[in-house]
Amino acid sequence: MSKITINQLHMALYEANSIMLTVHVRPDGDAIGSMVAFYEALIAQGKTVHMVVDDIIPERYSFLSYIDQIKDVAYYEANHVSVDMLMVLDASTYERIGRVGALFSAPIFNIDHHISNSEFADHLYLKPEFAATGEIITDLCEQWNWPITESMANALYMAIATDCGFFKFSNTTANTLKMASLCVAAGARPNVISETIEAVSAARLELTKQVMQTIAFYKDNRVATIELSPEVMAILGDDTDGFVDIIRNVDTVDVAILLKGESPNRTRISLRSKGTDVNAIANHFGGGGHIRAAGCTIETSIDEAKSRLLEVIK
Ligand SMILES: [Mn+2]
Repeated sequence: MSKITINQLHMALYEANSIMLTVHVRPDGDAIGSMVAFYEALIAQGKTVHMVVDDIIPERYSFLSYIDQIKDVAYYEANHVSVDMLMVLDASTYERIGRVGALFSAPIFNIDHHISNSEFADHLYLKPEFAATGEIITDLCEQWNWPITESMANALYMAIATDCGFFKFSNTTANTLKMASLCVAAGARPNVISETIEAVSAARLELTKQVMQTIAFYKDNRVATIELSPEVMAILGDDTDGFVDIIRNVDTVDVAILLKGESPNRTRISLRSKGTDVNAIANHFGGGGHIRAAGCTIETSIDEAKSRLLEVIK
């Protein structure tokens, strides 16, 4: 592995004719938005570009241009293509790209912003001070004078906005707002993106009422937990965004914990904080992420996972 500079990245992209783009499993707004925007930018540079994700693309992203060009792993198993470069966006470990890694033998490039990046790629362009991979892609387009079209602008704005809580989280910097500003100047519609991404169904709100019954507070209300039982998870699938924000927004809360029961003996944890280093807490359980947003999986029930976490949190 080696870390590369922006100029080395530019040269590698210049020299590659065919590029396979991918992102992490359970793709979020940043992953999807960054990928379709980079796809369009690379096409404009005359490249042959493909997109593959080893997961389902959530319906709410269907408003984005080129979203229908994203294929699954089965497609490329049946339709073999050889590429000059496998470009991994927004994924911090090799495991996070699922079965895509085994499918291509090309050198792996990685553009990412996770401080916990495992440096798995052959060539890594890492910007941990950036709030989103979308912020990095916007910056690259700006620095290289690659035009940002209206469709790219909408995708990149969504990518940036969803990774910084629509500019409310502590990872929001002057550069984050500057890159978002470039997107708006290029035609992104903040209100339309916000309404599209944050829309909820009546059924989902009914479920939220149920989930809110699980909220609990600990350590002088500095720590709050919210639980999604395996039964609730079966209905929600990966659509679990927003639950952690309900408790995160409580005035006294520093550490907000979302416990997702994947099965009776496997609990996936999302940690958010206003000050505490939750990357360190996630590391303790073999996970990681950012200082104020991290995750891990504990191979126990929700109740047991919760007590183990509360033991580690000061
Ligand atoms: Mn991201």
